[in-house]
Amino acid sequence: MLYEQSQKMKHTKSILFAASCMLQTFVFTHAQNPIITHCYTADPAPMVFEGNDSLYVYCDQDMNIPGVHDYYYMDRWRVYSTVDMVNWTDHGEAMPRSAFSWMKQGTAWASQCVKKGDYYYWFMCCESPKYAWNQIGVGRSKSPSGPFTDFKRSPVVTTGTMGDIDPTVFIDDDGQAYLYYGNNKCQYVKLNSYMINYDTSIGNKGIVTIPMTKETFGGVKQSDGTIDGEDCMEEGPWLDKRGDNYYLIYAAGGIPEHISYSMSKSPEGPWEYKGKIMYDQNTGSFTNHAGIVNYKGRDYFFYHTGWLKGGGGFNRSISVEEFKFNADGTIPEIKATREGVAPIATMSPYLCQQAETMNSGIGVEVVGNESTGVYVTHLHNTDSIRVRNVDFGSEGAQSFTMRFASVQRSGYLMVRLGHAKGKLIGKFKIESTGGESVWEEKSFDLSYIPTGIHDLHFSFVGTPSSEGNTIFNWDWWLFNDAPSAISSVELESGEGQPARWYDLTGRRIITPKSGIYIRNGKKVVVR
Ligand code: FUB
Repeated sequence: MLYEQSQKMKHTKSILFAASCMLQTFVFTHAQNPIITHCYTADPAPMVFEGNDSLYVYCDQDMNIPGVHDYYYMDRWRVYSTVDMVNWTDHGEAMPRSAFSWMKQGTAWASQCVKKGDYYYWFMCCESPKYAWNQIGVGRSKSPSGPFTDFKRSPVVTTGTMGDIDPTVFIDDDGQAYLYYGNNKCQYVKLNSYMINYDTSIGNKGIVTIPMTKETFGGVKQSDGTIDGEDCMEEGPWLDKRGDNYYLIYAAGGIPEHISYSMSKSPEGPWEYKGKIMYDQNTGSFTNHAGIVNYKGRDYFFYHTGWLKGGGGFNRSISVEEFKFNADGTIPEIKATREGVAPIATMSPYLCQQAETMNSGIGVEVVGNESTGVYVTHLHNTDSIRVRNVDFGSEGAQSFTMRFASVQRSGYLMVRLGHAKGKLIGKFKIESTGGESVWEEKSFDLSYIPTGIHDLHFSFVGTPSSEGNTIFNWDWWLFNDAPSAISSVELESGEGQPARWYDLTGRRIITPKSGIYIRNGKKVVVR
């Protein structure tokens, strides 16, 4: 199918899918999929880097506003990381669009980041006002979470033909980097050691085209869109290796797309079609785009759906499933689920946790980048953040410290165990710090001592400032195993007085339960 026809069809299909999504979008409070809930994310590229404990996912951010944009609108790429598979840290705008002077607004499409030597190279595709069609470019950084800059200052692949999209880069054991890409074609170049140019001595001026045959991709798409064969490669290639086997995983079959794969004993092919991986699934998105990664001994399959509330073909969301390769190296069928994957570790509340590390974020926004600082903003009364699997230990936590900035007179952070109606363990008054970028650290005592493993639910009370439309801006938090240091306990102080109990607001308490109280002018922890 011609590229333009295909795009029109994608648009029409997307309207149908959007309608079906309206019907099938539910709020699944315990579902792990989609893994990012505070914005729409698409085209996941999962990566694990040697010597780094985290799993990273590189993606683009779908920002389509129905009625305003009639097609994809993606104006930034984002990167997320996890150490437990259920809480994801948003690293903000790690590769700003402004870094690419040749990029057309709203066209930040699929991408993948690899590490070579001391640098991380984030390959992406986008349009430019100057060149026809998409081109493939690369950002470089010394950190996996950026900020990335356009050090070539022009595209790496720019043929002026349709379908130069969806770069996947794989570095083989001998150090050779392969960049595969394509829509209705599958091509590759062999990158040079600086990762910005390629070997022009092979293929057609350096570009090698994989034949679209029944042997390579299960079938061939005809010009009228029908398929001669059982399958065909559409777009979104993902190149990877396990043992001696090379894998080319891709979006297949026209639209709606499913995920299929081919295998080879060489990164240059010949490729042998092996079948479908994720198919017959109503994912609520007419595209799909996959990547696989092995993390801490487990294999994960990342893809996208239109399942997030209000989502669809142009506002997609990343999901993940765990899978096991078959004994012969083939990949089994993988179903798209709402449940997603289980946690593989607990979170320590006694370490500084970024506010932008979350299992779910409803209504909130994450802004900034590694050099300016990343923080959570746009906090309103109806918004919430959940983190999963927080281990308070057997002794429990007694106080909470956070870094925030605020201009409004007062608001509250509410902290509950489990869910929105769970046990309230803290209601912390957030007073003005004098500005939305005037940051302060403050500690608060808990009204209940949590022990053991819990999910945490954070919510917000107050009137958003007109300056930033947020109750406060939030940088990080941690719990402490001791009460906060205070200097102003004066209630009933003095020796010889009968013991009287007060809560931390100064209210007289007759029978204290578990928590922190004031007794004879001193803080007392009751277990
Ligand atoms: O995200 C825009 C395009 O949709 C990608 O480049 C394709 O892989 C498809 O997911």
